[in-house]
Amino acid sequence: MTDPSQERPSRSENFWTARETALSWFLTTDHKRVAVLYALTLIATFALGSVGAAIVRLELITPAGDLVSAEAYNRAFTLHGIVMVFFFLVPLIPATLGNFLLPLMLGAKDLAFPRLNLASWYVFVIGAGLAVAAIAMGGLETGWTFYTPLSSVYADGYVTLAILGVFVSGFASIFTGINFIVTTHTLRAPGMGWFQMPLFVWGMYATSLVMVLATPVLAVTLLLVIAERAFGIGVFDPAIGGDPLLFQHLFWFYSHPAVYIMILPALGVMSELVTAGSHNRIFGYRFVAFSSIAIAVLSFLVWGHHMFTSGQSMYGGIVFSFLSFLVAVPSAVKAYNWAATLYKGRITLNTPFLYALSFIGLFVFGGLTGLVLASIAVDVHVHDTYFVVAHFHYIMVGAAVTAFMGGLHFWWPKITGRLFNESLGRFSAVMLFLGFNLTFFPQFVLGYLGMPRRYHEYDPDLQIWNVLSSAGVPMLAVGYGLPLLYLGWSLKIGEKAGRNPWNAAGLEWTTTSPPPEHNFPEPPEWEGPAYPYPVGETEEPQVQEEAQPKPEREA
Ligand code: HEM
Ligand SMILES: [Cu+2]
Repeated sequence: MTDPSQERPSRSENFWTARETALSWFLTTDHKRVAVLYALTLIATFALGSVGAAIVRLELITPAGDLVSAEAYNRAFTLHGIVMVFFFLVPLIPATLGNFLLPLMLGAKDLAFPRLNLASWYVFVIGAGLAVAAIAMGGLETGWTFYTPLSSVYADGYVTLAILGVFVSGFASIFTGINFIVTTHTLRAPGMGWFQMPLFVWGMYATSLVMVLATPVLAVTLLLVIAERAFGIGVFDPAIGGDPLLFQHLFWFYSHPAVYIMILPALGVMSELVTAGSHNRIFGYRFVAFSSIAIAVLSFLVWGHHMFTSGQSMYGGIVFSFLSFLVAVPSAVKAYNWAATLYKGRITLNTPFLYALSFIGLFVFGGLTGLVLASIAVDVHVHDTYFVVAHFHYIMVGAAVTAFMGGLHFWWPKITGRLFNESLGRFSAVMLFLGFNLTFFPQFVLGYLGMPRRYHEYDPDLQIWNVLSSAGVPMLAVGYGLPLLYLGWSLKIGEKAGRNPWNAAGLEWTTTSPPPEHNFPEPPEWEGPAYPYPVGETEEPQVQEEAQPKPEREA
């Protein structure tokens, strides 16, 4: 508790200490606390998903199916896929960094609908709980894609329950999307026009559009599967008049855009890391901002590239192939603009920046292999092989999770008011990069040599590549696990962070670290362009006694 004799308690209290009871957390409407609740939940789901991955990689060390049965193997990769995609990666950046930062970056007291924000967390937990229950009761074997007729007719696991979990958690996505869109429209600080907003906000905005527009399609699709399983209504099962390909169309009409729910936020984080890490204004602000919107729009037009081998018409395939190539344009616009920002920047190779660099490498490589897959003739060869597994892990894990790690380190002093150990930070970032490549690069080779995905036995000739891939896993574990430790320690032993330890631009750096309950002592205003670098280079930024608000904008 704070000293009751203090005159202005709201100023020295931060959002962590403002209220102390457990109930105050479970009933909080503070976006920063909701972000923390989400973060703790996602650590748990990541751990669960990793168990599935570990079983898969252990099994694949030897060519024989000797660790688990084929059935158990199917359940392990299904567990892994469902948990990682729907209950980890989709909410990862929006629900944690997005929730925490959006109001701070816009100069607002909170999100537009604080209670809806809390509700989204509860809905998410309920959805995840249903899916975990399905897994605990024995799991399911459909893969995370729930393809029919396997999921609707043949599967005998807890498909309905798992689908219900995914269905329910979709509402969390929709709530978050609505909240972010309305907040961006209505709660910007005076002086902050659309083109003064940080690019992370643009990324969140584009993501929210996809969340609101695509998620209902998945929800309806999943309801139809349940309807077929439970009531025998013929939607997808040909025996009762359905069409199994209809499922694939509907599923990918959501799930391709959903890939951008996973990567657009990461691209937004990157723009912040690149500008702050090079102390430079972003090159081509408007191009970077609009490219997020362009990616969001295009993401709806390419779902057919998942169905090149499903018998869709050749002309359909050509159109989907062309449109998929088109997505490379706005993505490359971003990469080039980051490169131009780094050029002539004053670069500090700190932890967030190392993550940013490894992101750029992994994202570009993942993207280029995506173009390989978008070429119909090659896709026919590597469809449903480890080439695909490698490609999407480069984007989803290599790029998206790395960007999250970079963002987490970058905003950690703001969130907690503490600095972390830089050497351990750099070490972990490098380990993650090396471990990642060791795990997933061999899978490109495996796929190219013809190893199909979702198989638990394989040709002994392929063992060496599988062993290499599995050898990367302990390194990955260090890369993900070590930050948990030193970030955790920093809460107790870390130096106190000033309000702006990186000399970064943006409203979130003008308030105390950690921010008070309603973010700013006085409602802030914004003047001038976005990213007014350089910022406060002259003052001694690192340690500050007690986080006391100073006059706005000292630069
Ligand atoms: C955010 C993190 C991750 C996401 C979103 C993710 C997503 C996925 C998805 C969607 C699948 C396809 C499952 C299926 O075919 O039904 C998959 C498969 C796989 N994942 Fe991950 N994954 C993540 C992290 C990891 C990690 C860290 C590893 C390394 C240990 C890993 C190893 C694998 C392997 C080996 C497969 C292939 C399973 C098979 O085809 O038999 N994943 N992942
Ligand atoms: Cu796709």
